[in-house]
Amino acid sequence: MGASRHRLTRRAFLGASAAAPALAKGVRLDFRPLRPRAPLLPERDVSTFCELCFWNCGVIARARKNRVLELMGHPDHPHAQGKLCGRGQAGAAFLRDADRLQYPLIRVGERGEGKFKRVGWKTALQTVAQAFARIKAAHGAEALALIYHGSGGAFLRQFFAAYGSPNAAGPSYAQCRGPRDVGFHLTFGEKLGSPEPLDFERTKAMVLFGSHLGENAHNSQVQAFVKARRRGASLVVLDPRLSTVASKADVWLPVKPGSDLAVMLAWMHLAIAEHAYDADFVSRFTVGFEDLKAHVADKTPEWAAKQAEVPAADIRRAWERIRAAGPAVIFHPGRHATWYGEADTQRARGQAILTAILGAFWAPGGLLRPERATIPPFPWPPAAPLPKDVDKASGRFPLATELTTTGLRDATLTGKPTPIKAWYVHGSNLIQSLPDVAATEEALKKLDFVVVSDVQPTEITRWADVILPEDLYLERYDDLQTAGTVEPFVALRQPVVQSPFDTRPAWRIAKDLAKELGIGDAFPFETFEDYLEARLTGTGIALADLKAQGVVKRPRKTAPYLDRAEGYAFHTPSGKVELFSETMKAQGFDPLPVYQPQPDAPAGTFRLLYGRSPLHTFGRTQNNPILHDLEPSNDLWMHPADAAALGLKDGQSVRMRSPKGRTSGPLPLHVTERIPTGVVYTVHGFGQRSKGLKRAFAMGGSDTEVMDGYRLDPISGSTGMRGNFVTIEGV
Ligand SMILES: Nc1nc2c(c(=O)[nH]1)N[C@H]1C(S)=C(S)[C@@H](COP(=O)(O)OP(=O)(O)OC[C@H]3O[C@@H](n4cnc5c(=O)[nH]c(N)nc54)[C@H](O)[C@@H]3O)O[C@H]1N2
Ligand SMILES: Nc1nc2c(c(=O)[nH]1)N[C@H]1C(S)=C(S)[C@@H](COP(=O)(O)OP(=O)(O)OC[C@H]3O[C@@H](n4cnc5c(=O)[nH]c(N)nc54)[C@H](O)[C@@H]3O)O[C@H]1N2
Ligand code: SF4
Ligand SMILES: [Mo]
Repeated sequence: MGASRHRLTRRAFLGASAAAPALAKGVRLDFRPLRPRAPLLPERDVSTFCELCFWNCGVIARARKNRVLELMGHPDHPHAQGKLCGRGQAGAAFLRDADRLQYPLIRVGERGEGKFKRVGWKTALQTVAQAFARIKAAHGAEALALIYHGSGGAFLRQFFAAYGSPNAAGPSYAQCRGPRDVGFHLTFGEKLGSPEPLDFERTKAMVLFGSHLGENAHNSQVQAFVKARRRGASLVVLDPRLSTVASKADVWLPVKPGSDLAVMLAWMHLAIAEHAYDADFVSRFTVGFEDLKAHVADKTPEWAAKQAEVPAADIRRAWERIRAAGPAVIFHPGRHATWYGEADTQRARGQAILTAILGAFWAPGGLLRPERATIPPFPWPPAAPLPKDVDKASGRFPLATELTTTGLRDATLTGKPTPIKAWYVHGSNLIQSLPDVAATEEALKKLDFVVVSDVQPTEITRWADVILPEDLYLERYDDLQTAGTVEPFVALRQPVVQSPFDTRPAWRIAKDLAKELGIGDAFPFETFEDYLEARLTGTGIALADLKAQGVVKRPRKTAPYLDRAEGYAFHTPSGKVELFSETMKAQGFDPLPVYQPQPDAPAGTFRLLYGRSPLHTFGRTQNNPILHDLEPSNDLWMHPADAAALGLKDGQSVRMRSPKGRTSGPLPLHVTERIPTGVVYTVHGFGQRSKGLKRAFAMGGSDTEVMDGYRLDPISGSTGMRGNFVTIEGV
C-alpha cells in the first residue's frame, strides 16, 4: 500500500462511519480498515514420501492444523532431488475429496452391482475373517490370493504368509517389468531393481526403446536425463510414435511395432564386425561370444532396415553415436516391457547383451551397481513353510522371478493346479490393469469372497463383498523405504494430517485381521512406532531423527563400478555374463535372442498402443480435482491417411471396438502424423466405469477395456498387451 494512503485507526474508522451511506452510493474507499487479525496457527513441515506413483519421491508437506497447505520435493531424497512432478504436487487434493472411500462397506446387492451398506471396522474385519477361515478349512490357505500394489502391500503379504498362503502377486510384474527383470536376470544373474540403476551423470549416449521419458514422469530419472542431455550426451530413441522424447532425439528410429530386437541385432553385428566391442570385458566376464558372433553375422543394418522399416543409414547413424560413446552408453532397459509376448524377454536379453559387449555393465556412464540401504527386517516370528504358489505348482514359467497375477486369475477360473476361492485386492484396480476384462469379471463372479482395500471407489471396488478404506498416504505410516541406486538411503512415511473419515492404514488392517483369525502373535508390535523402533535397532538411526529429516543417507559398502582386475563372480550358472543362455536352452527357449516379426494389423483394424501422460498415473489420478481439471480425458491418436480413409476428422468423438465387440469411449480423435498408419495410440487409465468417481466417470476411453486378450510370454509369464487390434468408429 502506498505511503500516501490513509492509515485508519479503529477509532477514526468508527468516527467516519457516518459517511457510510455516502460510501454505499459508490464512493470508492481508498483505504482498507485495519482489523485485528486472528493470529495464524503455526505451520509445520513434515517429511514423508509420495504414493501417487511408485517412484515414491520424498516430500516435505507444509501443514496447518489438520490441513495440508503445500507439498514440496524433499531436497535430500534421491528420487525427488528437491522437486515433485505435477501429480505429486496435486496429492493433497485427494484429502478432503467427498468421492473418497470414507468408511468400511459391505455388499448388499449382487456381486458387481455396486450396492453397499456402511458398517463399522469390527463387522468388516470379522466378515473377512469368517470368510477366510471358512475357505481355509475347506480348501487350504493357498485358496486365498492377495493381489497388491503399493506401500501397504508388504504388511498384507506378511499376513498372508503367516496365515499360510503363498499366493501373492502384483500387476507390477506380469503386466509391467516381468520380461525385463527376467531377461536381465538370465544374462547378468542380478536383479535390475527400481529405480533403474543408470549412470546418467556420466553417460555419453542414451538409447531408449519405447521408454517415453517425460510422458513417463519418473521424477529423478527425468531430471537426470535432462541434465545428461544438457551436458551433450547423445540420444537415440526407438519408438513407432514421435513421442515427446523422440522429438528431442539426435536419431529417432520410428521402428515398426515389435521390431526393436532387429535393430539391436544389427548393432551387435556392427560392434563385432568393426571390433568396436569391449574385448577385455567380453573375454574376462562373458560366455557365448562366439555363438553370438555367428548368430549376428548376417544381421546387417540392411537386414534390420527391412524388418524395422527404417533406413539402414539411420541405424548406422545411431550406431556411430553409440560407438563413439562406448562404454559410457545407457541402453535403457525400459520398465513397462509387457508388449508382444515371448519377444519381450528376448528384447530385454538384447538390451542386456548390448550393455555387456560394449562394456557398459557396472561401468561409468552405463549401468551402475545399485546399492540399497541395509536395514534388518523386522524380527517376524517364524512361520510354517509355505506350499508352492499356483505358477510353481503347475510347473509353468520356471524362469519367472515372481508369481503372475494372471496365473492367479487362471487358477480362479479353472481351479487348477489348486483352486483360488478368495481375492484380497489391495491398491490395484484389476479391471484396468489386467488385459481380458471379461476373464477378470468372470473370475470375480466365480470367487467365494472378494475383499478390496482402496482409497477411492474405482471399478474393482464394485466387485467387493467387503471394502476396507485405507488412509491416504499423507495420513499414515508405512514400512521404511530402503531404496537406492547410487546413494543408499532410508526414508520414512509418516502421517502429516489425520484422516477426516473412518479409514485405516494397511499395517493396522493386516494386524487386526490377524488378530480376528487367532494369529495375532504374527504381528508382535502395538504401535507403528514400536515396529519402526524394532527395525531401526542397531542401525545407528534414531527414529526421532528419521521423523525430523524424513531421509537418512547411508554410506555405500560396494563400489558403483566393476573393478575388472579384482573380478566378479556373477550369480549365473556359469559365474559369467551369459550372452548365450544354457538355462534358456534347457527350457526350450532360444538361448540367443531370435528376432520374430509381429503380424501386421488385419485389414480395417489398428494395432492398439498406449502409454502415459505426465499428469496421470494409470487410473488412480483421473478423479483428483486438480489433475482432472488439467487433463480430464485422453484422446486417440491416428494418422491422417487412416482418418481420411475412415472419413474421421480431428477432434471428433470416436469409440474403440475390440474383435469380441467390447467398446470403450467416446474419446476425442487426435489426427497426427506423429504415429504411423495402422496404429492407434492412447493414454492408459481413462474411461473409468465407476460412477463413484464423479469427475472421472466415463471421461475418455480405456485401452484395457478393448484388450480382448494378450500374448503370453512363456519365459517370464507376462502378458504382452500390444498384440491387440481394434476398429475405430465415429460416434
Ligand atoms: N506420468 C506417469 N509416469 C509413469 C507412470 C504413469 O502412470 N504416469 N507409470 C510408471 C510405470 S509403472 C511404468 S511401468 C512406466 C511405463 O513407461 P515406459 O516404461 O516408458 O513404457 P513404454 O511402454 O516403454 O513406453 C510407451 C511408449 O512405447 C512406444 N511403443 C509402442 N510399441 C513400441 C515398440 O514396439 N517399440 C518401441 N520402441 N516403442 C514402442 C509407445 O509409442 C509409447 O511412446 O511409466 C512410469 N511412469
Ligand atoms: N491396458 C493397460 N494395462 C496396464 C498398463 C497399461 O499401460 N495399459 N500398465 C501396466 C503397468 S506398467 C502397471 S505397473 C500396472 C498398474 O496397475 P495397478 O497397480 O492396478 O494400477 P491402478 O490401475 O492405478 O490401480 C491402483 C488402485 O490403487 C488405488 N490406490 C491408490 N492409492 C492407494 C493407497 O494409498 N492405498 C490403497 N489401498 N489403494 C490405493 C487406486 O484407487 C486404484 O484403484 O498396470 C498394468 N496394466
Ligand atoms: S514421480 Fe511424481 S507422482 Fe511419482 S512419486 Fe514422484 S512426485 Fe509422486
Ligand atoms: Mo509399471
